[in-house]
Amino acid sequence: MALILENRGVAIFLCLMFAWFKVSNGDVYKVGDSAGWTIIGNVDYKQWAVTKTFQVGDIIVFEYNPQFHNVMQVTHAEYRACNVSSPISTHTTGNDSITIETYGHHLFVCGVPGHCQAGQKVDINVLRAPSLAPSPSSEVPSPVPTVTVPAPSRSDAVPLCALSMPFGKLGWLLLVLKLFLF
Ligand SMILES: *[C@@H]1O[C@H](CO)[C@@H](O)[C@H](O)[C@H]1NC(C)=O
Ligand SMILES: *[C@@H]1O[C@H](CO)[C@@H](O)[C@H](O)[C@H]1NC(C)=O
Ligand SMILES: [Cu+2]
Repeated sequence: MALILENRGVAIFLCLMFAWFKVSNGDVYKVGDSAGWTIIGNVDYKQWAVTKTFQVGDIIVFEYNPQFHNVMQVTHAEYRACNVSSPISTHTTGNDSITIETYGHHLFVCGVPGHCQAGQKVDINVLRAPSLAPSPSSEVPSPVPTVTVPAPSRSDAVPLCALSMPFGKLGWLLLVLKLFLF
């Protein structure tokens, strides 16, 4: 009994370490890459965004001269209309790091008059991890063919970790696999 409790404690600890590692390991994306957040050079932020696979936990960095620009998160309708009369949030440091915490569209525009209309707007769309199609991170072939549970992608790592806990040896096997594969 004591051994089981101790094992469970270790499992919880490892799961927490694993979750912490995954959460703290979000990718950092600088909007516009070297151009940054600007209206100079007609940066195509739509094209910039569609070539990325954003995930929950990723960090979006807006780098710009705060004398000339800012960052406002807006709704869909406001994004389409470049309406900045009631933004969800406003950032003005010139080096704003925004952590993406939810799935779906995160819409940002520059609130300086004319800039959004000139194309200074970006749609950070975080797709829900597909349940059947393998995610890029799960393409490592499993060394144990009898384990049918798919390898966790970054976003579902924590629930799977919790799920594996009551399953004794299988749970441990999954935990060890996870720790070695990722
Ligand atoms: C801008 O958005 C606000 C709030 O979302 C709305 O009340 C207002 O009518 C909008 N203005 C325009 C010009 O669409
Ligand atoms: C923005 O902040 C990051 C760290 O938060 C730093 O590495 C980077 O140099 C900063 N960029 C500018 C232009 O200050
Ligand atoms: Cu601007």
